[in-house]
Parts: sequence; structure tokens; C-alpha cells
Amino acid sequence: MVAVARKRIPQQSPETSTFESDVIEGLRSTPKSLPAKYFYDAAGSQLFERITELPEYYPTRCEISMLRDYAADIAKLIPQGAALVEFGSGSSRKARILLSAAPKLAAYVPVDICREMIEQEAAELRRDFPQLKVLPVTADICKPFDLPDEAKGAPVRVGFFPGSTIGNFEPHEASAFLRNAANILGAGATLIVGVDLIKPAEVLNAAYNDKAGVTAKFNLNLLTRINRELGGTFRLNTFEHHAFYNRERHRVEMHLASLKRQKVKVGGETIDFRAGETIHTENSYKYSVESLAALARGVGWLPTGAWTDAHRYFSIQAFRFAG
Ligand code: AVI
Repeated sequence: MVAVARKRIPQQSPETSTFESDVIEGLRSTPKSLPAKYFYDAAGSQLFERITELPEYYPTRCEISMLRDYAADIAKLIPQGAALVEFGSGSSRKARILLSAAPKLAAYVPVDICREMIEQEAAELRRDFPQLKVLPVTADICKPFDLPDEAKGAPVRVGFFPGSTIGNFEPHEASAFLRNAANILGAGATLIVGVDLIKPAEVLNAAYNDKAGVTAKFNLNLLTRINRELGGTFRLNTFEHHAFYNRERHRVEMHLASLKRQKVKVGGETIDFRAGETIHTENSYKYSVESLAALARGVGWLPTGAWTDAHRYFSIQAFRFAG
């Protein structure tokens, strides 16, 4: 028998109680949903790393080779003495390409919610780029946060938001993110964004339904996390990964479908599932160069450059904020 952890509210950290209330709220809604941000516990982050190496998952490979191919052009948008601010920096792997191409940069500000990761990454960057000031900030990139004084004092700031993470936001959230970035970076700023493009459904469906089943594991890991952290009773073999391109809404949707009628307990609540009922776990919006430019224009960012690969699978787009 599986031991089910009891709900112990007084011992919970604020993060756990937000996770718990978000999960309960999502599972009580019709249709059921869970926020995609909760995919990224330690196991989920490792699974995502494996996704980026899958033959079917083109975005990471495409973006990295574009950053390498167009580094010199992109670096022209980074003026002397500028501070590069990366939103959701993680491993800074992509920023390193820009840092090497733009030696006139004065500072690099990696911003991420995970303090441990950016502090460790910052130490390595200081070693590899000894002339660069590396000024990590721990913050939620969707909320207002303060830049370090040295970055505020730079003649101009350049934002960097690669990985098509913007595609995991609802369009109104993407627009709120762009507005927040403008407020943080200030007048005269440039923003460089990596965005996955609208393309034939077969390519998208294959990218989110890989043959090795890694994306399925990544999706199902959310239930493992709920079981472990919230004492949930999800049986993983009774749920199945579903991912498909929704042409009308220009997004890949991921769901977890219950294979049978069942009850699941989470944090003292009992959730009923019909056979075939799904939990909507992620949207990955795909844009055209024009549709992202329209969204950005709406909050004051003017398009100043756009690069795509030969297949037009992925784009890197640059914007300027006049203020
Ligand atoms: C992180 N994000 C841009 C990925 C995407 O493609 O939307 C997350 C992902 N989900 C399934 N595969 C990858």
C-alpha cells in the first residue's frame, strides 16, 4: 500500500501552499488545468534538458545555431557599455554566445527565480569572462524587480528572452511580460526575443510527441510531483500524455488524459475524473514574425530586426523601446 502524506498546513513553506492552492484550483475547474510553471522541479528540469536534445524537438537546436550564425549582426544592437539582462537565464548557455560576440558589454544580469542556479552560473561566467561584471538577480521575471545599480547606471540596457518561453504565456500574459520588461529596462532599451514560428502541424505534433516518450514523461512528472509534494494519489499508469497542434489558436496543447473513471485525492480534496477527461497542462503558442511584432507594438516596443532559419521554423526578433 502506498503511504499518503497528510496535509500539514503549519509546516508548509509559502511556495508549497501556493503550489497546493494552484493545483487544487486547477483540478476543481472545468475543464481541469494545471499551471505549466510547475513542470520544472529537479526531475522536470532534467527531462526538459533531454527534450532539447531530441531529434524531433527542433527549437533549441535551431535557436542556438541561429545565435551562432547571426551573432555578429545581433551584437550590432548591443551598444558599447550596455548591460545585458537575461529574463529566466537558467544555464546562460545561449547568453554566452552573445557575450562572446559583444565584448563591449559592461555587465550581464542573469535573472532567474532559482537563486542556487544563477549564483553557480555567475561564478563560472566570471571565470570565463573576467572583464565582464556578472550581477545575478533572483526574481520572478513576470513581476516588477529592481536592477543592480551598475546595470541601472549603464548607458543602455538590452533584454534577452530566448527559448520561446514567451510562447508558454497566454497572449495577454506575453503582453504583460513585454510591458514589465520595458519598465525594467527603461527608455532606449533593446529586447531580443527567441520565438517559435507557426509551421506545418506534422512538424509540431512530432516535436511534442517524440518517439522516445521523453515529453510524455515530462508531462506525467507533474503528477509525480503532486503525489510527492502534496500527498496526491495519482496513479501514473491511469493517465496518458496527449499533445496536438490547435490550428485555430496557433498553439500546441499538452494534456493528461484519464484512461478511466476514477477519484484522486490531493491535499485533502477528492477530485473526480470521467474516462477520457483531461487536465490541460501547457500551451505553447506559435507566432509569425508579424504577430509577435503586433503584440510588442501594442506595449510600445518597435521592431528593429528579425532573423529566421532556412526552414522558417524559429525566429530571433529585436525591438526598441522609445519610452
Ligand atoms: C520551455 N518551453 C518553451 C517548451 C515549449 O516548447 O513550449 C516546453 C516544452 N513542453 C513540451 N516540450 C517542451
